Amino acid sequence: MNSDNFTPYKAITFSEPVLERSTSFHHFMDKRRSVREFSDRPIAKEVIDQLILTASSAPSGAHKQPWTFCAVGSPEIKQKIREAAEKEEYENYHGRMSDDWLEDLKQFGTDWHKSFLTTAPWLIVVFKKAYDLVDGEKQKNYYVNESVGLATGFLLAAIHNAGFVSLTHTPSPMNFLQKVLDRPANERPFLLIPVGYPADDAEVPVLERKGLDEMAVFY
Ligand code: IYR
Repeated sequence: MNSDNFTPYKAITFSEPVLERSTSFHHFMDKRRSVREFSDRPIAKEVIDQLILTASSAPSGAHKQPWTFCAVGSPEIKQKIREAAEKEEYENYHGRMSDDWLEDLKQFGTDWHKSFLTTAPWLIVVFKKAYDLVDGEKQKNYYVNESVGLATGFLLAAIHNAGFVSLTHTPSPMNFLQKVLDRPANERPFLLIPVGYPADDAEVPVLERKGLDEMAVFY
């Protein structure tokens, strides 16, 4: 490339054989689980900063980074979020979700109670930005769902790497988050992620992950 905007890519090398490194990373990531029972043990804001910076290192359409991460540590705001989420979830579990859906969820033991929203020390609310506002002008973003999904994946990996647990929570509808957090019109809630240490007696459902032959095709 012959451009002032480009700089040489510094390749990363490891002394460990690539198969060993890839296998141990797989085993590490395979230990990540969605957890619904959190401890109230605090986590320093400086640590949350690093998790969010990792998330924001994800690739995005035209490098627009079309996301905002709202990290909520305030007990009052967490309480407001819990009340609004439980109100919606009560309706979901009492008529808005199909019988098939409720049946599919049985193995996870979920219901409309969302105590993790006040127990976890932090809630990270991920917002997607369909467009940016630059000097009052709308500037379109590209591949917004793909980009924000990737950043959220990076965030979950960073949370796991720190020894914390998280839950990808999707209260529905979630537009109340825009109001409670006073976000501008170009930001839409994408996911609500409680972050913390697991409760001492936390349990997770027994589940198996698909094997390679069920989800990969080689040509
Ligand atoms: N949002 C609801 C229901 C729910 C839906 C799916 I798909 C899940 O994987 C888990 C829960 C709730 O949070 O309880």
